[in-house]
Amino acid sequence: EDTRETLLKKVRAAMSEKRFNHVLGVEKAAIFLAEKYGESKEKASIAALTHDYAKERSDDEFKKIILDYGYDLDLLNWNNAIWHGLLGAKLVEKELGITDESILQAIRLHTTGAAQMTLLDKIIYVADYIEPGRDIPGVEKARAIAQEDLDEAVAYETKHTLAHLIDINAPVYPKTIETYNRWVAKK
Ligand code: DGI
Ligand code: FE
Ligand code: FE
Ligand code: FE
Repeated sequence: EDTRETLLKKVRAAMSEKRFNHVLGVEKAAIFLAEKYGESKEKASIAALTHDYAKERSDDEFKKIILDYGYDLDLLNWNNAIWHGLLGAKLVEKELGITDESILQAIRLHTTGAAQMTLLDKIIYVADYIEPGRDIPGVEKARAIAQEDLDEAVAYETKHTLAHLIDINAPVYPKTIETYNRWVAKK
């Protein structure tokens, strides 16, 4: 396993300065949430630092990964928004040597969430949304909720992300709907 400094260098080399600053903000938020809710701060740090590692890869590289590793071919119908976490985890494993399955899963789920999420999954999902550099409408409210109840923060983020996707007529990935049904919808 890489030390934080080695990991930082590799992550910084993989992305723009702006995105690297986002990643550092996610790490800060994730460590705060780990401390608050009782997760390993080291795992939170590593997952946060690597969650967007693959975000600047080309569409062609992701398509090749889908074919080479035998992922569901339906993934070919999606785009970087869905690929960079789900398939990015594979690149984090291969290129950065991170093998901890709980960290890889948090990376995979960080964009869409899931019906079943571990504490670490929730921390990375929420930290990505509330990190100090984020300037989305409602982010202050999301930050306040995250201080009180992590599951409520997952619900708030999921609802607002889905509402935004619908507002711009974006296709909604099925897993995003599953997350909504589990964490937002009243049964
Ligand atoms: O990578 P980040 O910008 O830090 O954040 P992210 O990985 O949470 O989200 C990346 C993008 O994915 C963001 O523009 C929202 C979008 N997104 C989230 N869920 C879905 C989605 N896009 C589509 N098309 N469908 C989804 O279900
Ligand atoms: Fe992302
Ligand atoms: Fe996110
Ligand atoms: Fe991110």
